[in-house]
Amino acid sequence: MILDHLKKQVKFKIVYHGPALAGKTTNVLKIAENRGEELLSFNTKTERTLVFDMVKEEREVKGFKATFIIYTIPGQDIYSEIRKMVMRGADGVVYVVDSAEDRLQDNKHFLEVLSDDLKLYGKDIEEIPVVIQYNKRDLGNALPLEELNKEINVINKPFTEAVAIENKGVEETLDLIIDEIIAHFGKLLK
Ligand SMILES: Nc1nc2c(ncn2[C@@H]2O[C@H](COP(=O)(O)OP(=O)(O)O)[C@@H](O)[C@H]2O)c(=O)[nH]1
Ligand SMILES: [Mg+2]
Repeated sequence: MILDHLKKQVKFKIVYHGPALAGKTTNVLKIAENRGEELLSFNTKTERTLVFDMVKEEREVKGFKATFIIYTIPGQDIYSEIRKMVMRGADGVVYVVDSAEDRLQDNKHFLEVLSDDLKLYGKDIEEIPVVIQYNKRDLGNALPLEELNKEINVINKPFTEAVAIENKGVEETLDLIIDEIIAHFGKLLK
């Protein structure tokens, strides 16, 4: 977070985290499209996220101009150093889950990766704003929401459902993480 009391501006960083192919880029792409903006991406030849994807959102919060810079991480293990770099200074995290049954173990494992990434920067997953998004609800082999949440959301964070590819649940998820961040930093913004 960067707070400028004189200019009444505050900047936050939101990172979309989660295992490879869960739909992080799709979420941020929809956020960009919904605002008529371009997604800033650095991709591999196969169009997988190499470094990060990025878009900006601006809102008025308690008299401040709040800017949220939204990043995705590359989910593939070979890019773990880049992932850690992108996580620096994260104020809030959307953890994107692929609802498919065969992805459950990856989804559970990667939450530990997120926890470790946060620890690197002295942050506790229990304390920092995190929203879990159960994406790909359209899949035939999607696990029931209740079961997924019981298996994955051991940290009891707020959660949303999405079909990011159809732009469903994308804005709701963003609104929720922004609410969580604002609540978390509310005292500083007084
Ligand atoms: N069926 C389905 N596919 C999705 C959904 N969201 C993303 N995808 C697809 O999943 C693949 C990986 O998405 P991407 O956003 O690149 O994942 P990332 O690796 O987490 O950034 C792509 O082929 C997307 O089109 C969804 O809600 N439902
Ligand atoms: Mg990606």
